[in-house]
Amino acid sequence: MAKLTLYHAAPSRSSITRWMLEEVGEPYDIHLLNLSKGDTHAPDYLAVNPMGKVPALKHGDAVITEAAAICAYLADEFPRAKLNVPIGTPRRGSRRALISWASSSPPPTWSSAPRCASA
Ligand SMILES: N[C@@H](CCC(=O)N[C@@H](CS)C(=O)NCC(=O)O)C(=O)O
Repeated sequence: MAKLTLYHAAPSRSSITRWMLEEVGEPYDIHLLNLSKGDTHAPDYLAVNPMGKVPALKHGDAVITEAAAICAYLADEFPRAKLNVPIGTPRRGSRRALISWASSSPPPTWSSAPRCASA
């Protein structure tokens, strides 16, 4: 199986994708970045995600960015985890809405997270 690597900073939106990876249950590595030190703007990370943001997920040669897209990708890619709702099922829309909401609505406790709350 292709290797999974999550580019992660805590606290940040990448925690959402870390949670999703735990639910998927496949082995993965974490590449930890420090937002306060500007790690996401270092050239080696910009080569992974030119937007300079976490999360990013590497799966083999593929790089997926955006928390909601990563969650949807993982649900599609690892059907054994049963985290997806099949196409043609009405509640598929509300599942997608929940993923989008969780990915775009950081809780108030994140307001002190550098370069995160206003992103
Ligand atoms: N729309 C993106 C937003 C990603 C984002 O803003 N990430 C913040 C942390 S929560 C970040 O990496 N900030 C670093 C910076 O702007 O320097 C997503 O949902 O993944």
